[in-house]
Amino acid sequence: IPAVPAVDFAKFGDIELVKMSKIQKVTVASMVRSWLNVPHVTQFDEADISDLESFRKEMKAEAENRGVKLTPLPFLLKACAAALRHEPSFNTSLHADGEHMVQKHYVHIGVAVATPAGLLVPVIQNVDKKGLWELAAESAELAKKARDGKLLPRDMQGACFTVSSLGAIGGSGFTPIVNTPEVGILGVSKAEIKPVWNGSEFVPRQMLPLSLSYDHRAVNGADAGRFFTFLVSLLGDIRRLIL
Ligand code: CAO
Repeated sequence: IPAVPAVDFAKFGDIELVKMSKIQKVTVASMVRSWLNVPHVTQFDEADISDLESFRKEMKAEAENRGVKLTPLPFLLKACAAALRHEPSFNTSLHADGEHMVQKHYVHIGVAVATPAGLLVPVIQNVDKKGLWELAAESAELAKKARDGKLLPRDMQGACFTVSSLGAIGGSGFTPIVNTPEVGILGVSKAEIKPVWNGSEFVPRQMLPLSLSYDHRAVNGADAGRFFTFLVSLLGDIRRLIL
């Protein structure tokens, strides 16, 4: 690809050179690798998380007693794990031999964490086998380790899928980049109360904007549609997570 020409920005005004961290340099390489190798498609949807949010609020006191913070993230992890089981084409990687797909029978999910040193993606293992409290505690612990620069290489390996949540920051949607060799990533934006037509009137519902990017070599649009519809239905009725 044509190189971006070097520019002497000092010609245009005051500048300073800021050294990139090791993590930033790794991010540069992995983003370019994903961007150039993966034919991306991104689909958008909104989940009605009104009931999920009422339940989460009801659990606030219990969460405090347990010493954990229950954010929407553990629910998202749990729902993604169920969707990966429901639509296994998202739990694959393309084999380097060009002849095979690797179908994974475990469900490990990465969580993108912004840290002062750059973007890190610690991995929660066997999400499908863990409860909400365990996922809340583990994601908070891994996010803290990430921010404190204490993650070990093994904490960042083996993800099947990634969740990138900008929900606490803001925005109504974005197109996340697949963290190859994974084949899917869920982008989570900020939940807002919106008027939703229930068949006879508009009712205020808390809607969570989601974007699902996938590697179109490994996942076709119909599979992605099924994965996403299932995920959105689980978040809309979390009782279904126990089915
Ligand atoms: N919509 C609205 N509010 C949301 C939300 C959403 N989608 N997701 C979280 N929130 C709320 C939480 O409920 C919490 O509010 P309360 O205290 O009132 O419950 C508040 O935002 C802060 O949440 P949090 O950030 O502490 O926790 P989290 O579990 O949502 O996120 C983590 C954890 C690790 C994802 C987050 O700390 C982080 O690092 N975010 C940045 C992600 C990032 O940089 N992604 C990279 C994108 S790719 O370049």
